[in-house]
Amino acid sequence: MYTLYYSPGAASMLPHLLLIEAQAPYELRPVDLAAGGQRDPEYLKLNPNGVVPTLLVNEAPYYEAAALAQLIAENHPEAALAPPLGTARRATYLQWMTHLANTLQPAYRLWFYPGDAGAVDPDAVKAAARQKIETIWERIDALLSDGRAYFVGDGPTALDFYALMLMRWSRNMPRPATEWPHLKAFAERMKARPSWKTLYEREGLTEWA
Ligand SMILES: N[C@@H](CCC(=O)N[C@@H](CS)C(=O)NCC(=O)O)C(=O)O
Repeated sequence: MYTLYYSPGAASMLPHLLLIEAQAPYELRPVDLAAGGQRDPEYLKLNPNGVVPTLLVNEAPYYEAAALAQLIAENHPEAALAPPLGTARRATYLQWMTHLANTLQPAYRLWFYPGDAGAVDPDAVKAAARQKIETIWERIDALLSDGRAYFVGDGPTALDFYALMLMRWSRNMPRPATEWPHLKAFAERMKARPSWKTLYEREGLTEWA
């Protein structure tokens, strides 16, 4: 049994989508980021980083959205959310999962929280983050330009849901990810899945439906 600590549209969206895709039973617990709920001492016992998501798996807390995504994929092999171990597709999947987690998501973090960089001009931090984000979308658009529907294989994996969440985060940026044609088609394909509608209903989301 899973319990997901989340905030609508935040990084918790990735494990949430995957729980829905895997048809796993779960409970949702909202964390009010605007009110500082992520810094509540009780919450910090679960996630000392003071961020969402946190996922309780049989009451034990785990965090880091990318790790939770892979954990859910592993726990629900029938949902085919990761390519089989030992295959070339698996290697490509691991490469991109790590790239999104190590490079693209942290660049978004700096765009939304430039104060994380310390006593540096926030506009300069945001400009550098924006450049990095756009460079990565450019590269992913080129990857998708060969006509593939998903990053690897014939069906969506955790990687595709991760990319979709990160695309959504660009919606109010100067150059949203949907401005790249292959990314736009990819997002439309992913958003047509029933899990997206369910996620929007459960998180009370409206923008970028
Ligand atoms: N590396 C973490 C980052 C999570 C993260 O930055 N979450 C944001 C929301 S998207 C958050 O909780 N922000 C509140 C804060 O930093 O105070 C993960 O992937 O789980």
